[in-house]
Amino acid sequence: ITPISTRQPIGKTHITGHITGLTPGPHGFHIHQTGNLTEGCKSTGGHYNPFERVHGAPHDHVRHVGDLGNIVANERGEALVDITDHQVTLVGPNSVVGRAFVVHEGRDDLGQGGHETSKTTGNAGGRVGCGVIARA
Ligand SMILES: *[C@@H]1O[C@H](CO)[C@@H](O)[C@H](O)[C@H]1NC(C)=O
Ligand SMILES: [Cu+2]
Ligand SMILES: [Zn+2]
Repeated sequence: ITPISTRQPIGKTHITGHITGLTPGPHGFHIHQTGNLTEGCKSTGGHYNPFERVHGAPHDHVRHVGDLGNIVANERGEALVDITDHQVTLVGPNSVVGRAFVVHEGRDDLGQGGHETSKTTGNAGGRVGCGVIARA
């Protein structure tokens, strides 16, 4: 996993990156609560959710701030990340700096899968990669 750069123009945050070594197909992509990697991706906590909402899709107003949907890896296991988001911010009390981005094993059902974990995690499976979000 290569570092992800984030920039904030006006009211939006642009998240770009190139992630390799994945299985082909969709992978849930989120910002989790803390940048604590003591026990790897496991110790990053749940989805960053300062407004105590349910899990959703990036285009939903009601979602975790950390809900960035899915990234899709090609047959070589490479995924390009190019997300512009209105809820993620790098400034102020709800800044995501110091938190972690996490890539999951499987697809995030965006809260719609009807599984018992759909409304909390999108039932995206295990955590296969993560990193701490830092100022460049
Ligand atoms: C980081 O995670 C570890 C393992 O889960 C935990 O023991 C520790 O208290 C955490 N550190 C902080 C600062 O939260
Ligand atoms: Cu996640
Ligand atoms: Zn979520």
